[in-house]
Amino acid sequence: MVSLNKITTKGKALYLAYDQGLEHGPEMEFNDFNVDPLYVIDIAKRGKYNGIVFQKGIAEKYNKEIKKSKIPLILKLNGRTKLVKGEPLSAQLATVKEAVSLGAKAVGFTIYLGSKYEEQMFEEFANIQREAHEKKLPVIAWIYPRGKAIKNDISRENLAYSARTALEIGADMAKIKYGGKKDDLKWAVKSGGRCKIVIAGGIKKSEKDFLNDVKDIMDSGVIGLAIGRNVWKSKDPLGITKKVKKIIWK
Ligand code: FBP
Repeated sequence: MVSLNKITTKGKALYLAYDQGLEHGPEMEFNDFNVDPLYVIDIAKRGKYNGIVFQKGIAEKYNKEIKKSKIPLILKLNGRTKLVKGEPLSAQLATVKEAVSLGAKAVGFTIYLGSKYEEQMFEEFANIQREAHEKKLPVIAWIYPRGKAIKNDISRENLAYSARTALEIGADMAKIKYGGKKDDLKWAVKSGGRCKIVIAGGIKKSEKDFLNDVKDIMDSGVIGLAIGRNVWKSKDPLGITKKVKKIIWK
């Protein structure tokens, strides 16, 4: 089994995700501050995150600052924009080799479970997983059920199916969504077996609502969260980081 030591603390984790510029677009997500990758690198550094998630371009152009921050780089190897309609496909944009040369400590890959293009994403994932494990690099699968065939992406069945799929295809960690029901998440964690589960943050909520979710999420047996918008869209990113960490490492 590939070690998760470089991207966890006492078996738990908090990652800062920042690939929403590609996934959702600057107009929807950014302001004058968080549009700048340096602003987010600084949050990761001062908040002592277990990893920061970037696409290749940011990882290359801000590599000096990322390395200086000492925060482990998690390189996202595929992505898409929100502009394309129809069945979702996340295209491979970077390789494991590039991740290694950028100093990444783990790689991330999205699979839209149930999409017409599931097979393509599975094939690409299989190659990436093989190569990453040869290089002792952990693989995090963002597993989001999505597409015409999916009626409810956060149903009990689909969350457990996501976690189980991640285990069976060889992911070391699965990033899934939280459907708001603790019991469903517990079942998903159980279904994931030895594949560790982290939860995505989702759209920006009030701090109170978000922290309540984090409590329920952590009660369900996941190892942590990989969040973006609820941190770097916050008026007090380091304050909320501190509160989330207190719940994770209580
Ligand atoms: P957030 O905490 O901001 O939701 O980020 C988590 C994440 O998985 C990002 O890595 C990714 O860009 C985004 O959510 C994808 O969201 P979706 O595809 O559901 O719009």
